[in-house]
Amino acid sequence: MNYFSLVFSDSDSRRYIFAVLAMFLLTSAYQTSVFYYFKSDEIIGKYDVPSWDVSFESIDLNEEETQIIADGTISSYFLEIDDSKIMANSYVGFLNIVVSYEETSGNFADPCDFVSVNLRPEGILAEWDNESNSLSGSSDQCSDILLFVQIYPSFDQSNVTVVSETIDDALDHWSNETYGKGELNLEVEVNTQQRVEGLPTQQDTDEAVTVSWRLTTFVPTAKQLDN
Ligand SMILES: [Ca+2]
Repeated sequence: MNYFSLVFSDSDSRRYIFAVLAMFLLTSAYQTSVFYYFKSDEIIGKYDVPSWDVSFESIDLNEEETQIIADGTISSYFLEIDDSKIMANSYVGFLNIVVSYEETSGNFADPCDFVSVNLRPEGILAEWDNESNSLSGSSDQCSDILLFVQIYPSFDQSNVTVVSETIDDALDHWSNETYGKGELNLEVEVNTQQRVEGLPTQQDTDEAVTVSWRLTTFVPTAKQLDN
């Protein structure tokens, strides 16, 4: 009879050995599961970059200027965009311009004047080659002339989803302060039109043209999406 037979023949020893064996198996099973469950999760986690919902709170800045422009001349309207106008943590998105006028000569049957406008593509950093831009226009019907400039690339007020490690990375694309800062120059030309058989006392020599600038700025915020 060898040692093991002696030990196993004793029921107390047998119970003890089984208990130790069971404990050992449980411990190793636990460690294995810890490794495969948590560690593998950690490994997968390295490739599991979070998604962020970036939304924009828009703030419009409005400015208006009226000038009396003489017949046959061009006058400039300037819009200055600097830190005194743009709130902290907000950025310049796009610009809408409305140029309006009417016939104000008071002469009987005086037709609307010819007004043409041209926004010079300079003075600020903007997406000047964006297809949606409208930088010039004209009217001889006293109708509004509408212009548009995309300043911050791809900003259109709608939310975007960004995949990045941190909230700062998610907002990084929407945090460029240099867009839109500077001065814009809108040139407006007036050519008056008079009733052909107008009397000399019914001269139409100038027109009042109003330029309304509406600058849309935005504050971006990011919220993590559940994966
Ligand atoms: Ca006229």
